[in-house]
Amino acid sequence: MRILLTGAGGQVGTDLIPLLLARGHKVAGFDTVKAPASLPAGAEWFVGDVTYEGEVNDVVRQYRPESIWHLAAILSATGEKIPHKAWRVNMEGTRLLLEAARLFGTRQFLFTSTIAAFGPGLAEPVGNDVSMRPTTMYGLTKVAGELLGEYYKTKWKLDFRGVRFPGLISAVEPGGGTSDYVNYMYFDGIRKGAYEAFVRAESTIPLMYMPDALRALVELAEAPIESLRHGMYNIAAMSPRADEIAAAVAKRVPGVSLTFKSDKVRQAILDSWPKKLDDSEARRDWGWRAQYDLGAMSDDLVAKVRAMYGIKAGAAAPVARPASGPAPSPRPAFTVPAANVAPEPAVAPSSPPPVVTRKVVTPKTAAPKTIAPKALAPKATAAKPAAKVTAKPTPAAKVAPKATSKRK
Ligand code: AKB
Repeated sequence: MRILLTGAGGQVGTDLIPLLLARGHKVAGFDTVKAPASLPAGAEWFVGDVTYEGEVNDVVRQYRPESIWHLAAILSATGEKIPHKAWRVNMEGTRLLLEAARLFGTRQFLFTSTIAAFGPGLAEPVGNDVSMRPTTMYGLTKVAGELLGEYYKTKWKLDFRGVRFPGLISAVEPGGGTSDYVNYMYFDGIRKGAYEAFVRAESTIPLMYMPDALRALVELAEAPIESLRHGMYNIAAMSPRADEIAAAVAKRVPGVSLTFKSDKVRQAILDSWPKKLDDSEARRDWGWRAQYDLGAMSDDLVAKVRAMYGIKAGAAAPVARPASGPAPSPRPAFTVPAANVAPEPAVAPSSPPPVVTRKVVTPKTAAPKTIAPKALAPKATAAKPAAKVTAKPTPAAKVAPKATSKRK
């Protein structure tokens, strides 16, 4: 399949591109930033902005994707700082992409929604089709995106489908979300030896390890349309408390110091989200099932983050240095009150198999055919040429480019 990924330079896109290529798809990224050095050979890249009609139409007209996977978004924490921009990127960006899909005959549209699309006060676990009254700009724009996609599905027969992602955890810098505290427990815990999470220790939201999230997108995109009884699906994997995550890191990174200091704004965002999602509709319709729990994710992620920072396996945490004053004495090992710690599940999932619902085709190593960039339609009034880059044949790196807030 020919797939166009918006927000392709972000946390999801960075890991998704190599996976899609390995599965024999043709992939092009579309992002405001230039192609990352780690872009695998075989991928194409278009620089452009989802909020400009000319740029959106131009990339869809040139690349002619069979499927658009829409990842670009302003996430929750950044969305509360710059709500007007979140509105523009998340609402206008989604509308323009749906409209370009209609105009240029794109068959399928994959939408990435979120737990943030739900508001407070719902019965847990939160079901697939409940009242959605989010209290953040990010959340309300995602609900609107879901509804608009369903409208295009009914009115224009666009094959619109999507998942509601939990907070996503991976060895790639996240970009402006509230669930980012989880990623930084691993990143800063390993590279600095310490991290103060901006949440209360008992904070709980649904989380998912990136390999599960990517597999969900691939499996949903490949599911036969007749089996899908919904446009949007809850997917779920785990819902650990913040201090349980800290304990999982501490078990693997001796001496790490992970503490909690709740930030009023971000805590309020977290508190408005569900603690647990019911993903039974996705299980029933397309056989969804997460493979990573907290223990399995931590084993894999700690190894990846260590490799990313060049730290050897099993190393103790570095002793965190204060900004000024005397060098610290060695820290006691991280502890949390026993009452606060649930044991990691006794049975960690066995090594997750790759997605195998279709034949894996070896990705081509040759550079793809170059599509000569055409002059762009005007961006408001001024014209800006769509920058098009063909990937250099560099190996996929594990480190994302510097995070921006504009990608999911
Ligand atoms: C965020 O924190 O905003 C995102 C999300 C849960 O959708 N990671």
